Amino acid sequence: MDKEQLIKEAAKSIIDADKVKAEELAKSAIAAGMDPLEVINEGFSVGIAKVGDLFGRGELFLPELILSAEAMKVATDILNASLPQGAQKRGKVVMGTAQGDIHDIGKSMVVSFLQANGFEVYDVGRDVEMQKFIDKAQEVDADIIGMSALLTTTMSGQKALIEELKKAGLRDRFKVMVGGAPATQRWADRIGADAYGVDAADAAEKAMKLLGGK
Ligand code: B1M
Repeated sequence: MDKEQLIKEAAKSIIDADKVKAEELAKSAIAAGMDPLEVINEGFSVGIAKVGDLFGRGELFLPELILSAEAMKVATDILNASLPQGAQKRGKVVMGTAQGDIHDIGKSMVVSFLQANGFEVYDVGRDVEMQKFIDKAQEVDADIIGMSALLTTTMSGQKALIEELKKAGLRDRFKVMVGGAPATQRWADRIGADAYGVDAADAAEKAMKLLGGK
């Protein structure tokens, strides 16, 4: 199968909620030496975005969304794991998904990209209470706290994190990065975040810039 065909099939496997096919395609992409980010962005993510659209329009229901999400998770976990671990030690990042939010596919991609770029990442998971981000950051002496949010209702957790850091006199100690589908640069500016990442590669680039690197 050529690259173009594989990318098309990757999107289709998610729309069809075909976990076995998605796994097979992710493995084939690695074996063929394809760029994992390209396969995710142009293939699997296109599929999940389509599924999300259909769900949003009421043309697909939660059980189907869950099956597609499972296929997406299997494929992205395989591709994420194929990323090399960066040898350089650039800094420490505490990363998780906002409280009330169980979406973690994108967050896990960001974690993998940060690791591939030499960051030491402490992944606190999904649906995480804001205080846990702060406690972990203090415990490991992190440089950056990253919070992902996929729901318009959980984005407020990103704002609350910054407010809590200010209240606790810790705002200058940690840089804060935000991201996730409903977040934008405008939102990041409004809540006073130090950086916004549009996708995993951008998040890694912004994290490097935050710490003065390139
Ligand atoms: Co849900 N969901 N979901 N969902 N889901 C959305 C987000 C939604 C837009 C779908 C829709 O209606 N069209 C909608 C939100 C609407 C809104 O808030 N306005 C929605 C809803 C409503 C829900 C439920 C409420 C449904 C229900 O129960 N009735 C429920 C919520 C549960 C909860 O969280 N409390 C729910 C549940 C689920 C599943 C469990 C089935 C599953 C998640 C599985 C999992 O993550 N383990 C799921 C999925 C898969 C989606 C969609 C279809 C896809 C999300 C995804 O994985 N994208 C999504 C629709 C969509 O986004 N188009 C949808 C692929 C991923 C690679 O991209 O996560 O955007 P993304 O991450 C990117 C960037 O955003 C960025 O980098 C990543 C990689 O490039 N990024 C960062 C992410 N975090 C970052 C952090 C950074 C920087 C960059 O710095 C810190």
